[in-house]
Amino acid sequence: STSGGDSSSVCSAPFTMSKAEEAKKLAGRAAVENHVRNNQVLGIGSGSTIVHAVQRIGMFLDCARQLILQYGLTLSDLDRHPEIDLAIDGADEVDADLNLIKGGGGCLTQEKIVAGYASRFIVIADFRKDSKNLGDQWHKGIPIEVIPMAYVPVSRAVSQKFGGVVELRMAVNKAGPVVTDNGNFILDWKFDRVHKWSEVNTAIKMIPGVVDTGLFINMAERVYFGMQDGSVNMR
Ligand code: ABF
Repeated sequence: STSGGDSSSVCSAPFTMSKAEEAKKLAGRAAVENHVRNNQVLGIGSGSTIVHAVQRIGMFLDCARQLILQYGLTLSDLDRHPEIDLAIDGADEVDADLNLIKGGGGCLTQEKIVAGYASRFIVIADFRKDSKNLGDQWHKGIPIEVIPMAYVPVSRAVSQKFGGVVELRMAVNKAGPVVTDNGNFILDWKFDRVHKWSEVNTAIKMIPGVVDTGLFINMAERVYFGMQDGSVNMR
């Protein structure tokens, strides 16, 4: 364990960080420095960008070096802390209106629950996620978590109503579908045009069998983008 100070030297890997990785770090650190205070209940998402935020939180608390528990943070749940002061998470894409696509890693429903019960929701991302319109940068579609028995009719309903192509997300080894932490499947909807995302999100959520979508509309208060030149852009 470390006695505090800059633990990045303890944790840093013996190779030069890529521009994207540097940018993730810049964004994560800026968000923590600007928003995290003592005695807050924090919601922490998933992905590779959030790792940098958690590392910065650990340094901020001056305590340790690995994620959450090892950093001296107390791991809790919504039963004990149904109100979250601040949620920080990454994203797959952010548009000009702060609409997000999330769920490339498959955790969209739990991430939306955490963000939804947080008083403030801050997003951190590298420059590659910055987009004018959803779909400009992220080409893997909008994830939709579905109850497994309904994945075929949900797929048909989404493509019939909104066009595009819907694919069942398969495990990397193709042995079967990806199963989420909630025991569900994920559909990736590859849309073919820009939509009114708020309306589409509501409509998809009304389709029987849909648990939630990776569209996060009117949820993010602020986004920090780490840039290639070492700066941080806020939106
Ligand atoms: C989570 O992690 C997901 O919602 C999103 O799909 C992904 C972003 O990962 P990374 O930070 O590695 O780009 O935020």
